[in-house]
Amino acid sequence: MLSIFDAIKEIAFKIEYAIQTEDLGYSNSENSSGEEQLKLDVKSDLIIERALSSVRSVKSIVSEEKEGILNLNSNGKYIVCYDPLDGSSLIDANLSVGSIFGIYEGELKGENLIASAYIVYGPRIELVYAERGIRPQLYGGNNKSVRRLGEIVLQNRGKINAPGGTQKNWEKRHKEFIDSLFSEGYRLRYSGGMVPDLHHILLKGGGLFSYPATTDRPNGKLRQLFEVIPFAFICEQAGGEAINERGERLLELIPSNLHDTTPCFFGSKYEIDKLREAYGVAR
Ligand code: P6P
Repeated sequence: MLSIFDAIKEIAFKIEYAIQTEDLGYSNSENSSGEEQLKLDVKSDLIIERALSSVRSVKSIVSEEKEGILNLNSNGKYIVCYDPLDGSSLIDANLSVGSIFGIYEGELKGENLIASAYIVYGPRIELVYAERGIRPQLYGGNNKSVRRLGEIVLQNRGKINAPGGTQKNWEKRHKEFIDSLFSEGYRLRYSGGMVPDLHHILLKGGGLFSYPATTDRPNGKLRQLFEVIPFAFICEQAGGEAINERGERLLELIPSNLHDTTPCFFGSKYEIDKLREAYGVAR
């Protein structure tokens, strides 16, 4: 497992360099979700594919930028599902973006996730790595040395509200719920980048990140295997909760297809309990 995280540390500084130096334009291709790919999306995907190809424990990879599973090492044990450059369309506005990794063993479903990690490309490079039984670990540094900065613990409730999705397309119950948090004094902190927005909540000790079902995206927008489940794992390991609109744990999801999405809610216990109440779902 460690060798995968070692590879992720190497990936961080290669993608950071690409962000600083590569063309920000669009390639003439689309990903499996029908989104036009930036040249940086393709480049970042290649950087990760090459780095993980040299890790013997990695059997296969699944990428937001690839249609299907790519087999790398027949004797490998783990399948790494990743979003190489989440929020890449924010780069031309010089906003933070990230890479997200889910490490699975066996069938690709929530309960088979055994570790997850993400990289934040912001004013500084930071990485978070989580595996079963330990709090998520925060790392930072540069391409010469990466050091552990601490661990992530969510408080029972926070102050940050990060509401995703087009508001005019929210369900009435969701709009009322989000407004109720603001009426309690929560601060709006939403950049449109899942990685920096969740990193903000995780590092500030709590709050709520939500991307609900909307009329234009009834199954939500965020992908189960390489965005939602990896962050659900980190959120729960930090002492928070991560559920869908039926109150089911996101770590119990069983995607039917590699690029399936889901409505998703991540946060401290207080905020998730309020969500359950608003959505009429039992704990
Ligand atoms: P919206 C970026 O495109 C992304 O996939 C996530 O990083 C982010 O949380 C979400 O979409 C933002 O979507 O609809 O709120 O702009």
